[in-house]
Amino acid sequence: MTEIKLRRERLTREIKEVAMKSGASLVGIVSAEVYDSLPKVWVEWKIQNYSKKASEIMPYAKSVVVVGYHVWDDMLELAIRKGEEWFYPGYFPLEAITQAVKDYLEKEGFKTVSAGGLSYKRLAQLAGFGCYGKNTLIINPVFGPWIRLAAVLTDADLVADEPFNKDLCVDCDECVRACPVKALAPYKVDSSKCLIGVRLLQKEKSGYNEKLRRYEPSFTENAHLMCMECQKACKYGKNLHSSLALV
Ligand code: B12
Repeated sequence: MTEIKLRRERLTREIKEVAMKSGASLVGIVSAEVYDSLPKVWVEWKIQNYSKKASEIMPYAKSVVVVGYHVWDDMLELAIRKGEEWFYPGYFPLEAITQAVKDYLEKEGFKTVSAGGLSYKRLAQLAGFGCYGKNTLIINPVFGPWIRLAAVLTDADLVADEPFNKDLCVDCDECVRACPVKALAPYKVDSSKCLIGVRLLQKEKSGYNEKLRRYEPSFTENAHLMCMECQKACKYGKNLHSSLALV
């Protein structure tokens, strides 16, 4: 019994070390059973479907390894188009981090699957990263909303972290007031209004051209910055973020 417990603890510690050495800013473990006990969420934007349960992706999953990457500079908020596809450089490091976690677990004899299709925000709250804020993003006490998320499902039985249960927003609603297109109500984003959603779907929307020029400046024909107003308004993580001097 003690041997199993010690092995579980060692494996959990080592996976966290692997993730951090590969560039993660945050890493946490969620029990697949706990995630699956919560109702599915409706993903309105583009996907038009419910998020998946962990067991639908990996029937024998026991744990979810959740990783966060701190995007500390406006330049990590670029969106670059190639044909119909969009690329987001701020998200690139997550691929290397999750790959390192998968390689390690597989070397130890476990199975792994990338956890696309799950609600990353819910996973991050359960992994203890931060609270679900009024800007509808996970807000970490140190990095603020400036974190990007990914997750790996595994059949390894790991030690779960404590969920984040503190409310960091309290009576602050700066993000809601900062949104240039009024897409935010506390804890709710209207993706048919959010500049990011509209621009990425390349939908024409009246009155948006001037807002896009101002809040989503272009650098080349294919590359623009994504609007960051609801993140910039958040007091958490401000001190660790650097902004484009020209804006
Ligand atoms: C679709 C999508 C969008 C859409 C729609 C936004 C939305 N509804 O979240 C658009 C294009 C507008 C968008 C924009 C952005 N997105 Co986006 N997006 C997604 C995606 C693919 C799915 C999110 C979704 O629709 N979920 C369905 C909704 C209904 O559920 P949920 O938000 O997942 O969470 C529920 C639970 O958490 C629960 N809940 C838990 N705790 C609490 C507490 C309270 C008080 C309440 C009320 C509810 C609640 O309620 C929530 C709503 O039901 C995720 C990736 C993923 N797989 O999760 C990224 C993701 C959410 N996006 C992200 C980011 C960073 C952005 C942008 C900043 C753009 C950018 N630079 O990448 C903007 C921010 C706009 C904003 N303020 O939300 C990050 C969030 C990181 C973070 N810190 O939280 C994610 C996780 C991507 C990633 N891999 O990191 N996004």
